Formats: sequence, structure tokens, C-alpha cells
Amino acid sequence: MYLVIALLALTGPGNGMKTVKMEGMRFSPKKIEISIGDTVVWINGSNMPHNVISDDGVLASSLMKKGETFRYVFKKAGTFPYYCQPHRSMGMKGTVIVK
Ligand SMILES: [Cu+2]
Repeated sequence: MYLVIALLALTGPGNGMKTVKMEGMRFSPKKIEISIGDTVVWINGSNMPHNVISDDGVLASSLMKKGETFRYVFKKAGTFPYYCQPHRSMGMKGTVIVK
């Protein structure tokens, strides 16, 4: 929880921060659109361990427990698909679109 507050203080709303929650076995929202330079913060809100992984290796979080966060600053435009490794086959996937 303190980490979340610290992250919010660091990046602050209005400084291009978007949050994706991990709930059950899905990312919410599943697809987000951001601007170059924005930070995405993933927060595990479920009791299951989840991670954030992309095939290109750009996104590679550790396995996160409930309440843990992972953040990434997107510095170039593009479409970045990612998934949760343990639940990939169950469709736990998401996309970040950077414009
Ligand atoms: Cu998962």
C-alpha cells in the first residue's frame, strides 16, 4: 500500500499515469491508450499471483503478490501486447497503445 502511495506521489495524476488492475484472471482495463512518456502502473488486486510479460522482452515483471505493483514508462509509439505468464492460456492478456 505504501508503495502505491509513493508511486502516486512520484508520478501523480495528470502527469500521464494510467493504472491497470489485475482482477481475478484478467487485466482491467484490457486495452488502454496512452501518450508517449506516460507511465502505466499495474496493480495486483487479486489473491492470485500475476505478472506482466511481453514477447519482445520490454515488459518483464516479477510474479506479483496482492497489492504489489509494476510500472513502466512507454517512451515510443506503438502497440504493446502483453500477458500474464501463469494465466496466458486462460486469456489473461492486455494491450497498451502508445500514441
Ligand atoms: Cu495471472
